[in-house]
Amino acid sequence: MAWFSLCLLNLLWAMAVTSTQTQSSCSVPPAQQPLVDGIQVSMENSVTSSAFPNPSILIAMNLVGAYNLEAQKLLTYKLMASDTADLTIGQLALYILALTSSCRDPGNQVSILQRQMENWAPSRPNAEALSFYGPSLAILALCQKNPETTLPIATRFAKTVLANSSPFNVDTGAMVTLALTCMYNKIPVGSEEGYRTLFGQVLKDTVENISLRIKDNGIIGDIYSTGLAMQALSVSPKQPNKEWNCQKTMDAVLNEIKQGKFQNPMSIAQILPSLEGKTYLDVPHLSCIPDHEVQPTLPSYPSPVPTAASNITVIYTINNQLRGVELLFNVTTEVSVRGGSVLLVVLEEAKRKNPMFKFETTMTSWGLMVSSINDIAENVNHKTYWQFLSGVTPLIEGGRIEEMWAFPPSKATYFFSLFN
Ligand code: B12
Ligand SMILES: *[C@@H]1O[C@H](CO)[C@@H](O)[C@H](O)[C@H]1NC(C)=O
Ligand SMILES: *[C@@H]1O[C@H](CO)[C@@H](O)[C@H](O)[C@H]1NC(C)=O
Ligand SMILES: *[C@@H]1O[C@H](CO)[C@@H](O)[C@H](O)[C@H]1NC(C)=O
Repeated sequence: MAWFSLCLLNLLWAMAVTSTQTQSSCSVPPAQQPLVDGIQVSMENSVTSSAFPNPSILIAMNLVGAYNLEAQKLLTYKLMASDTADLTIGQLALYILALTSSCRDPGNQVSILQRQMENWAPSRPNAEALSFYGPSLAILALCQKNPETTLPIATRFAKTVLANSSPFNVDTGAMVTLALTCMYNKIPVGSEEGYRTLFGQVLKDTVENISLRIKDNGIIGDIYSTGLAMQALSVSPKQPNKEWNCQKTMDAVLNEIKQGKFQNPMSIAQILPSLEGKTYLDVPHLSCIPDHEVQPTLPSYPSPVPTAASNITVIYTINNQLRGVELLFNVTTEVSVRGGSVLLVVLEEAKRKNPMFKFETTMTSWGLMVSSINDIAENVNHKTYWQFLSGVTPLIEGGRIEEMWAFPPSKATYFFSLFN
């Protein structure tokens, strides 16, 4: 069996610096449609009675037309039956969007969300861009239900975004664009011109920032932000200075699907609408009449699961440099795992080898997130979390080892870093 030494995986706990034109249209070439159907079927198959109900999956299914009507029904009922008391603003917004996409009435959840947004304030003066993701979802959901009462909330939000100078984040920028495009399109007739100017300006700046993240191969941000960015660029009334080539982006995404990059049901839920020319702005206009009588033609070849047959050796260092934390550690360990394993497997193996090593995870829409290593937990209030890095580059997947191989040079250092 071939053995590879997989560089260094550092587990580092450190405090880091917080850091109207014609619109491009594009479509999936018919020959590639089975690829798209394939990931849709795999996303729908992830809906089981035991799985955690994920509203984003229901939204995607309803936007593109579900094949598995049983899964659609099950997910709708599970969401309706779920307890919404402890949901975050963003989760509540997704819940409302999901039920609306299934033509169900989210009831008083809309007014609860509205109240929460009336009290919303950024966590600190120059909060990181990521903290606008959930509130954007909320404004999107509220805008679709009641644009007039959302106007003051969206105005305050837009001003906050405009005043913020933290590093731009594509996923968040895309969500801001969707939310404010909804608002822009629904400014009541006879309102002051100021609303249009404000929303228009944020949209202009945001799409410009998104446009700066379009790579030569068409991917926007990273492969997992591309779906949301496509939605944003396809609806925004303000377009970037440099025209976006939608088909190029589409082709790049299809290519990545072929490479097996869309295995995670949540990643599929975020890419599917764009592949089918749909966006979250279409949610209130769905008719909920099943239209997929025909079953999909699935790809004749299985989509490659990124695994290597042989084991790889991962050498990782747990390295804690966070100021203000008593526990400083810098221990190097070597474990052997199957190639293509996710970092979680590395951590499991490390725990098995060394019972002193500890880590904890929490369940989220993207799967298990590492919440604590050696009793040092992420802390939402302190805005810290365990970050996976290759050298100084954050990994874009939940730490699939394959992903690390993709990052030369071979002497790279991998980190788990408590980021702030
Ligand atoms: C905000 C955010 C975070 C926040 C979450 C907490 C917070 N302060 O809100 C922080 C900064 C902690 C974070 C961390 C990471 N993230 Co993140 N995150 C996002 C973002 C922008 C929005 C998520 C959100 O708020 N959704 C709305 C709420 C309502 O839904 P939710 O289900 O409750 O959201 C939860 C999950 O999304 C979860 N989560 C966030 N990121 C990740 C990553 C993984 C691997 C898992 C399992 C869960 C998870 O935290 C959210 C809040 O609890 C998404 C973008 C996107 N397209 O979804 C990326 C995104 C989900 N993150 C991603 C990544 C890669 C990471 C990291 C692995 C980065 C790294 N190199 O370290 C780490 C996770 C490491 C670990 N400890 O396990 C990728 C996932 C891609 C993939 N295929 O796995 C995304 C899609 C960004 C991207 N385009 O690449 N993230
Ligand atoms: C655009 O990006 C710059 C640089 O990261 C940032 O300062 C600015 O706030 C961003 N603008 C918007 C509207 O996101
Ligand atoms: C951790 O240990 C490695 C090698 O033992 C060393 O090169 C590195 O500087 C150490 N890092 C810290 C922060 O102490
Ligand atoms: C390969 O990795 C697995 C864990 O993924 C481990 O259980 C197994 O012992 C390893 N094989 C060898 C030969 O080390």
